[in-house]
Amino acid sequence: AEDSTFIQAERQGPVAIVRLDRPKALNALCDQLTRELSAVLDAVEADDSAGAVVLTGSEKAFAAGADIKEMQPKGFSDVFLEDFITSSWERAATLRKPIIAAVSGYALGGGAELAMMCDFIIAAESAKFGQPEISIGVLPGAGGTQRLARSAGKAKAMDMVLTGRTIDAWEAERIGLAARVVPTDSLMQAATEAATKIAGFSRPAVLMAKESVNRAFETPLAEGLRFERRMFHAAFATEGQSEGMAAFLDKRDAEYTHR
Ligand code: CO8
Repeated sequence: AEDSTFIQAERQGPVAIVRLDRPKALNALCDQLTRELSAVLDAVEADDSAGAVVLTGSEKAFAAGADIKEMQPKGFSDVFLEDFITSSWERAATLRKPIIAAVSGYALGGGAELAMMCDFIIAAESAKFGQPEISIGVLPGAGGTQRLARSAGKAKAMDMVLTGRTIDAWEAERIGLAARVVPTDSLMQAATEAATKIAGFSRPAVLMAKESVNRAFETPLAEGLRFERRMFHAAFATEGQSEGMAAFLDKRDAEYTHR
């Protein structure tokens, strides 16, 4: 993170706090920013001492979308051949460790899509979500039509994607896009607390739980249930299972080895 221009990364105990920091463009997700974000997330994934991530922006903007200045001159062959945007953008979605989006201000276009790639969204009261791509001649290209439809359902996805309408934090929570809404000035505290809690649990169990929930969106119910049960069985091969259950019975706090 030391050599990142547009990303600030810091640690709070086992939690990696990753901040988009391109204030002049409301954190518009230019190529360099997304490459830096991808590199920072690679480092967090590889770091055994990090148990969870909080991804955030500024108070005014989580991210106001892909960088329109960079995109405007591109043609079909440009975006097709470089497979814009898969390479670096998807890193948040492929992270195995839990990642929480702490959203204040604008989360528009690619910014909303980036937030939806995270495991869940904690929204400040100031948060505004939208997929305005339709208003600039395109459509969401980083999962907006798919993840929004899955979390919020067809009616809201169509409404937002076809009209470009921006919704506030409370509507986002109502439709299942945000997990919680918190006062704007306690956003980071709430997100860091949640991440710290997650990071304190046995890591194999956490990773198995995340992978299992994600299965729900990719398989029929019977297969998802089978996957979950096998993961549940596998949890009994971890030190966390014997320690967690012993600690409960001893009425003490568990001390996890994360193995
Ligand atoms: N790209 C580039 N620059 C941006 C962007 C952006 N998405 N958003 C804001 N900026 C810049 C502005 O150009 C401005 O720069 P300057 O001072 O040099 O003129 C600066 O940030 C501040 O912005 P504003 O002056 O507009 O601030 P306001 O408070 O008046 O308005 C808004 C804030 C409403 C958020 C407004 O900036 C806005 O509408 N931004 C664009 C939102 C948008 O349309 N986002 C979707 C982009 S398309 C997209 O994300 C496609 C994703 C598809 C696949 C993934 C591809 C990578």
